[in-house]
Amino acid sequence: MRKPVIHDQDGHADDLVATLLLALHPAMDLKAVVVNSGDCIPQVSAAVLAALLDRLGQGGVPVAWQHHALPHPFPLTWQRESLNYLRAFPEAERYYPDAAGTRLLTEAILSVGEPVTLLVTGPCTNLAAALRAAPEIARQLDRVVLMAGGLEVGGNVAGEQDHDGSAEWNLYCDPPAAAYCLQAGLTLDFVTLDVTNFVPMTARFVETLRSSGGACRLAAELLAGVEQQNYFFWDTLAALLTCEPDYLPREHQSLIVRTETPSEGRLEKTASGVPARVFEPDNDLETLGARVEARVIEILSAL
Ligand SMILES: [Ca+2]
Repeated sequence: MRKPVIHDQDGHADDLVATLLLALHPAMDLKAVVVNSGDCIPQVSAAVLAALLDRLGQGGVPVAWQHHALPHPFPLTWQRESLNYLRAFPEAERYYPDAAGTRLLTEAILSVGEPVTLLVTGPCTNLAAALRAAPEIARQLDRVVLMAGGLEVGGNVAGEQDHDGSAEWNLYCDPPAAAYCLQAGLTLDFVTLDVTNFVPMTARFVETLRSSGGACRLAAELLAGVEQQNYFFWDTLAALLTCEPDYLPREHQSLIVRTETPSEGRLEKTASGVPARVFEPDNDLETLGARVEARVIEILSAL
């Protein structure tokens, strides 16, 4: 029996590869994907994603996009990298999805008829909007996996005005939405920078993808050039841990998201926080990156 899963994401290369992984994992049944404002131009990334799903034979999976005004938008140059994916997959112009991402998220959760797993690999804004519009969705979500935050290792926001750098981008871009989702009574699994920092996206990995079968070549096209950036398996690792929660150990923590200057969006352990589980690196740190690479290639090859 495959597990129903929905992906709420923000359209960067890593988000799109994460969706490919959810679509191809043998244990999962992908029900819907929403592409939101964040690290992309949502309508462009959503069109690319719809075209990719069609290539996988999963053109029936509904895709929608949603624009949200974010308190701290991602840099425009990062958002515009969506246009690179459109150049790699020009047929995507024909797959323009609806601007109805919040509605798709709520309708998809409620229509499955059994508890659903949700993976969020962008800002929490769309999930917060869906929870406000239809609070009953919380009861239908058996597990929400968030790629968000950094605890011991700190954040990855740098050079932003009035900010101390302690936040991770997905939480920094909309701290109130993240804080709202934390208080919504969900079963939360965090994939933080504390674990993703051990899994860099290397040029060697992208080359291996390019020469591998199935959907690996599609992933290589999406990831072309990221090895020149400081890029990691953020969303792709979160997708793997959504499908295979025992792949890495989890610790129970009590967490809050800070919403005040200069630490807006910082994820923090505190006794008065919300119970959540946080993935941890395992004991074999030296090989973690290589093992994740091999497992991702194995899943993407199974087309
Ligand atoms: Ca993302």
